[in-house]
Amino acid sequence: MDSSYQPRSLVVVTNREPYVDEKIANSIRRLETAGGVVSALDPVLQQVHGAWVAWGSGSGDRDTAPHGVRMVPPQAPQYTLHRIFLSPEEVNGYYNHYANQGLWPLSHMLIERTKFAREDFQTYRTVNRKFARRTAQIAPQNGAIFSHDYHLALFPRIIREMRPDVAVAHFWHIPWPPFTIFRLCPQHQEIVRGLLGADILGFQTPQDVDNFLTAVERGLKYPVDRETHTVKFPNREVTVRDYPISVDITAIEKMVEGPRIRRWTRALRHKAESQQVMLGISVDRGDYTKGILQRLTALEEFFERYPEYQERIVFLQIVVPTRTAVREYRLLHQKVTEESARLNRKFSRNGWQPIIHVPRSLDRPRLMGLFRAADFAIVSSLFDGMNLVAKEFISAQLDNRGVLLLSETAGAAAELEEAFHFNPLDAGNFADQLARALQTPLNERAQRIQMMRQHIHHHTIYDWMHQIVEALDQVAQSYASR
Ligand code: ADQ
Repeated sequence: MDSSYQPRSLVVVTNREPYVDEKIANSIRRLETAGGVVSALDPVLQQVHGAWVAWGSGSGDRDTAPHGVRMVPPQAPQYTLHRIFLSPEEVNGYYNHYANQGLWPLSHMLIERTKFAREDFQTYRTVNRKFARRTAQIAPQNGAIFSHDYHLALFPRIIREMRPDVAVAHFWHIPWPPFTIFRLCPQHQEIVRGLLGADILGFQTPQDVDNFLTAVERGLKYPVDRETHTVKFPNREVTVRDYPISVDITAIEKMVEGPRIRRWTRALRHKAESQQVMLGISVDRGDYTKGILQRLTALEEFFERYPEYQERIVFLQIVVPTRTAVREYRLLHQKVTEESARLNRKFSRNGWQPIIHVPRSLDRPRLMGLFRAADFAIVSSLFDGMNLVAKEFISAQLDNRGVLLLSETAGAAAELEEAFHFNPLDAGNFADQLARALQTPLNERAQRIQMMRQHIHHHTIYDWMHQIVEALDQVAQSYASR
């Protein structure tokens, strides 16, 4: 894949914005959203002077963009950010309810947590229409549009109706469940029909593609070409395929090689070695799909089954609170705090405690430094589209020392074969795999890490983006020559 490839034009459409303005006291502070997708797409938009359409969720967003338009990056403007402003009712119906309490848990196969209400779907549709209306106003003739995720499932179809000249790619970041589960969504047909408005539909894994195509066949009774993974309509076709998302491994390597982080990492290692403890780490958004409580149960099992590790492991549990407007998320947060404290009370001795619970976000260089310093990391998702933390940990492991314990039901498990896989609901298996991983000799650890690093070097976030954007540009060109 030619990494210098640039499309002619591009409009990116996401729920979250790449630049958020927050009002703090009487001033406005600019926050840059540091996610991988933003870091990959922002430079492309800067080069092609494209546009980004997103929900203006920041408390200072209206002040800095009174008409919903803000040139970004603010310090050296290169492209236009179009902010969609939503009323509190719209935020509730579209974001808190339909997307986060409906599509999110259902896609992660957590049926008991899933709630759907008709009025929320109406709001979801209204908001998707708002996004499409703005995009339709600004997209150039025969332009390329790259929209994202479960918040905007209806967007591709609506934009196609408004602007049949544009080419659309849509990427679904979370798992696509089997049809027996997805059909529980009362609007399952509308959701699938909405997504089929795209020309290119991307998923994380071949399994997700297969599940989606089954929903097309069984839910809509549309024929699917399983050889080419396409759904054909009289005047166009939709290509459905997997594009596993990844990280910027080179940027992570540079980050952990920077003098400040190197010094910090070395000091951490020195401290751990002098106290003869191993450093374990987990980093998650505080979401019930990440298996945080299940991991604590497994750690308890581990310290009971393998008491020789008591006083020898310090586990750093970094959890950033998320979606706190939803009650279940607040409850989870409380439960994680309580469980961590219980384990600490149960096992603590001689000044040692097994868990350090850090309930906040850390800046990226420090986080990557911790990944480099750690002896092991645990990713325990019950289900996860991909899980970037797993790939970030491997990318930061420049000393080839650490081991990765990875849930077999995270999308990343399909690619990171040399990790130690486990079933997140089987505490015994989880504990045994952790013991096995910690007993692995250094040369075998190094081999495993190197193989995974090589894989990530060949499949970076830029490869992900270029593959999709290049395919999208080809569709746009074919539309232009019609
Ligand atoms: P998420 O569910 O948010 O993403 P993940 O892929 O792990 O999950 O990405 C989280 C990102 O946030 C990582 O870059 C991580 O480093 C960062 N992060 C998490 N907790 C943090 C903390 N406490 N401090 C600092 N940074 C923190 C969704 C899907 C995933 C899919 C991604 C991308 O659910 O399956 O991999 O989108 O497609």
